[in-house]
Amino acid sequence: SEDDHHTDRKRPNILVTGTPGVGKTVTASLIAEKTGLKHINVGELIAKHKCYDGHDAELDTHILDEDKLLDLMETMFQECADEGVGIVADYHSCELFPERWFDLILVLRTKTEELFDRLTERGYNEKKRSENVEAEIMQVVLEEARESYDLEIVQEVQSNTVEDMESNVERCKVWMEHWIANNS
Ligand code: DAT
Repeated sequence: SEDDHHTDRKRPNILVTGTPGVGKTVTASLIAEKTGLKHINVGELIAKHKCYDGHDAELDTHILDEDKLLDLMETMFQECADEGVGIVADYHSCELFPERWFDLILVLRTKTEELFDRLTERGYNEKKRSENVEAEIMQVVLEEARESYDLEIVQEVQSNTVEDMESNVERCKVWMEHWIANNS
């Protein structure tokens, strides 16, 4: 059946998640480089395929067309699985995805001052910056991950420095080698 299809996969799928600015995209692209997993930047995919369902005037943001995004991603996941290719996806939310897609949920965490500086550098206005810094302090994405996935596959790691990033990438590489050994 489709629900146990993940047991047939030759390579694992990883989701890198966390508050905007914690380093999801740079970390996921390094993981892809070091492991041969295919990187999917979900935010970029949404923009490229215009997975929008209107516009929120108050927040001045697009409203996500979840069905369109999930259909698109389901096809990509299926094709990759058929070709024996694993995926490392990155996105600032995780509850919308089917649980069966992922074998590891890597939640990146960043200290307040560091995240504040990164979001300032990114050009976020005060409101958007403080909303995101607060969400990081309240560990919104970590709680979301813990509610949406098996606790055993949710890993929280620090992403404050370049050394942290390198260690997170190495950790994924080792984790993936174990996954392959245990699933072949
Ligand atoms: P995200 O995808 O989570 O929004 P990003 O990958 O675009 O974040 O990174 C945001 C900025 O922060 C970018 O300039 C790279 C820098 N950065 C990310 N992780 C870092 C880390 N662990 N140490 C130092 N800088 C980092």
